[in-house]
Amino acid sequence: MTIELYTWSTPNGRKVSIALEEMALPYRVHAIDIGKGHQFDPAFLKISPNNKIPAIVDSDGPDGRPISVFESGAILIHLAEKTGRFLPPGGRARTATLEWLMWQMGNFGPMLGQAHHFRRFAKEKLPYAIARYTDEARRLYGVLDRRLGAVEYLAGDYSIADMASLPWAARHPWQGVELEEYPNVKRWYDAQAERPAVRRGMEIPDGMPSGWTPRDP
Ligand SMILES: N[C@@H](CCC(=O)N[C@@H](CS)C(=O)NCC(=O)O)C(=O)O
Repeated sequence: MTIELYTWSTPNGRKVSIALEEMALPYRVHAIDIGKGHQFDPAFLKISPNNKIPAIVDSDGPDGRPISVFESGAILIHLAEKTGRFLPPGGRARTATLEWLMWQMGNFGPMLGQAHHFRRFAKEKLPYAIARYTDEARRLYGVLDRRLGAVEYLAGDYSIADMASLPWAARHPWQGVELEEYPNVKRWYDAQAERPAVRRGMEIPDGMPSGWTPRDP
């Protein structure tokens, strides 16, 4: 049972490669070059109708039949439920995991992506947009830092919520953020950087620069 992973060298893609590595699931990587428009290929749109990576095809779905899943948060939940790992089956810990996973999906991703766009990629440097998304990035790191001052990982134990957030934090230089200003985030970041599965997941697709130097953020 090999999971087909459609991905690229971006934070959303690496959430899933980290999860597959942590869960020790066999998978095959299909690099979708979003710079060349491969996300609009009709065959890819069949499994990812919003033309974005990541997506997976799991030949052994919940009912034993193949299933495709798009949206990184849904993929993480699917994989966690499949393996029974990194998402508690019930109770407060499950609620906390989903709460922080949704926080990442709705905030610590979309807003940081806007910071990447206006600070790094936009040809026209718009001071208003740069200030807006840099301020929002710093606000979000403040939220993360306060949470991680109270718990070791976002939901207590290491979970899919951490896997979702780490690859975005790995791009902090693009966001105008110094990790030293957020000591609890730095402690959490360094702890994950020690995990062999995280290191492997951050290098997917093979040979793509990860933009990530775990020991020297
Ligand atoms: N909410 C989606 C966002 C996915 C996303 O934004 N993917 C980007 C790369 S990180 C992409 O494929 N962009 C290509 C495009 O927008 O055409 C998820 O978490 O899976």
